[in-house]
Amino acid sequence: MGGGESKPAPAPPSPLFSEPWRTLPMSTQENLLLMKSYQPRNKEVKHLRILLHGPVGAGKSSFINSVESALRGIVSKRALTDANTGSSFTLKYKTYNIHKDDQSFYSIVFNDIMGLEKDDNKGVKVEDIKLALRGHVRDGYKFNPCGPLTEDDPGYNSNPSLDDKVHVLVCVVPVNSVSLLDDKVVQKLREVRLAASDLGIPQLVILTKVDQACPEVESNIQNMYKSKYLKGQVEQFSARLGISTNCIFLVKNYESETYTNDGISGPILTALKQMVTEGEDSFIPTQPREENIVTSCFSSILHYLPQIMHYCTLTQHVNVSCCGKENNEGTQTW
Ligand SMILES: Nc1nc2c(ncn2[C@@H]2O[C@H](COP(=O)(O)OP(=O)(O)OP(=O)(O)O)[C@@H](O)[C@H]2O)c(=O)[nH]1
Ligand SMILES: [Mg+2]
Repeated sequence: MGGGESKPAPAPPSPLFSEPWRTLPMSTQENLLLMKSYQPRNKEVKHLRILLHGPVGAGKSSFINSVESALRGIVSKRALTDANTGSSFTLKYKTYNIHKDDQSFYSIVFNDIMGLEKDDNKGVKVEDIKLALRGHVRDGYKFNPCGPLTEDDPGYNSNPSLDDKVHVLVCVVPVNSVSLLDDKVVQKLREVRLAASDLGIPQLVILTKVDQACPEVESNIQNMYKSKYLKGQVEQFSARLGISTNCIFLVKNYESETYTNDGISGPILTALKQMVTEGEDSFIPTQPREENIVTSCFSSILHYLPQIMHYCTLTQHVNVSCCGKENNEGTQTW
């Protein structure tokens, strides 16, 4: 009596959205063809140079391997990686180019760098990343956490060409450490970002290890852009670094796989395509300020031309009506 059957507990909300919150428009095949045919528009430049930076163990070297794997269709382990992420495994500044076939290379190169740490005498120095952005760090330079590269060091390139300079800066961070990142590391990431902005270098973010962060993604990579947790991490990182969410890409690097597959390669190639698109924009020379003002006035006029025409027609119509009235009153001037 009085003991009605208790209602079943409501089902917990799904960790996934029913539809992806971002769609990846191009097919892997289309992106592959695009990368194969890509040549920098600026003929002074042989390669688009992409610099990866970020905390220790974030997956920077793994991302270079993953791009090579996705482009070549075989899992690559060229850039050495390490699971024991106490301090940075990558110690030297190294350029990676990727074979297209036996005789040629893709027109994109990656620069790998030592990881950032919160302590000032550990990990790569922010000053060294700033020097790398301007092309002053020679390939093979071994970073010294105790002091930045100086002009008298053989690793210092005093006369960098446009080819030596960085064209796109990519910040690599594991998605599950976004909220755990030490404020000092975020401060260093922001400092590098501001330096790149001053130099007109476009910036993107790769959030790695999506498989470790979300069981639904580990079991099915297609759930990546459906995950509510991952969307939240993207938004959180956007706010922490001050970079818009559409510059942030989710990626699972190749690490234990022995074969490539479109589920993993697709998002890697989408991010790569965006790097190329943004990098191409950095080759467009910035116009002098005065010229910008004239151009922007001219384009504003063009933009509002239909409204201006419409207004002129209306005014003419009103005048005509008025004149017509006057006419009726006998002036007859038209
Ligand atoms: N599960 C998983 N593991 C990853 C992923 N990306 C990287 N790893 C692993 O994370 C560890 C560190 O990766 P690295 O590529 O060496 O990281 P790094 O940023 O180059 O690190 P440092 O050179 O030490 O600064 C390695 O054991 C990788 O296999 C990923 O997307 N998923
Ligand atoms: Mg590394």
